[in-house]
Amino acid sequence: MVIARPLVVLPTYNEASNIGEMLTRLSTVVPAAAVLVVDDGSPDGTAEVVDALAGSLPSDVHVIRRARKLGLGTAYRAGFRWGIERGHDALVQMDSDFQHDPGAVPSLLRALDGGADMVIGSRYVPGGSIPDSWPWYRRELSRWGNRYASRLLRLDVHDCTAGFRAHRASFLDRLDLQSLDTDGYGFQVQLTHRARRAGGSIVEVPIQFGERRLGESKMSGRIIAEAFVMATRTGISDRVTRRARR
Ligand SMILES: Nc1nc2c(ncn2[C@@H]2O[C@H](COP(=O)(O)OP(=O)(O)OP(=O)(O)O)[C@@H](O)[C@H]2O)c(=O)[nH]1
Ligand SMILES: [Mg+2]
Repeated sequence: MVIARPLVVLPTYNEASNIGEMLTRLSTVVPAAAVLVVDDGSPDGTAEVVDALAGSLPSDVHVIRRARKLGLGTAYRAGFRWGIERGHDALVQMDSDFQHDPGAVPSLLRALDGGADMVIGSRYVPGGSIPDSWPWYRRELSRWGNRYASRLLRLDVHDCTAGFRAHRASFLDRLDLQSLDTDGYGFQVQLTHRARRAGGSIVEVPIQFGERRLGESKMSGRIIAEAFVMATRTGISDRVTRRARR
């Protein structure tokens, strides 16, 4: 099952300082991949940077402009739908701030080629890593958040909050993405849960998760709380369903 028409989906909110370099790097590393930027009306002019650069790059570059900041989860759902409707056979999701190394995209696509339905660029398998500079509370939050969600939801993956992934489009199309209702890390967890329940083959490949290069983080307490509430709610609902089936 060789991947022929990959699409890289890049959600952006105020990434004008990163997006130009990101598009340039992607067009060097995976020139055959099309790129879709989903921008939420960034006041710093991110979408204009994309427009100005698009025609001069070898890759096919598109932008969806949304009126205001509507959240990462809805940006990915819109981007995936766009790609599926246009016949892309693989959908890569990654951040636009260089925490995800564009140089690792080929290794994710190779794992899809090998037969996986969903490939997770994982920080918590041998060879994967998080930045040395992360303070202890961020490490612990990431490590324990991952363990909590993975055990409760029986995900059987090491990095269920990871945002660097590649999906087989035909598989993603079966997951009823429009019914997902989370934004931040919760979206990644919910997506993994759907994929597991659908019986997909989920493969983790190691990645080195970097530091944001420029610009500001959009991570917030609300996003962490959302993921925690969703995982707990889904975990309870799974248990009730299993018990009712017995
Ligand atoms: N379209 C869109 N993109 C978003 C939104 N929120 C965040 N993003 C983008 O999603 C990616 C991840 O967001 P980050 O702020 O880097 O979140 P993070 O990586 O968890 O946090 P840091 O480690 O602090 O950078 C970046 O490319 C952001 O620009 C949003 O509401 N809409
Ligand atoms: Mg980031």
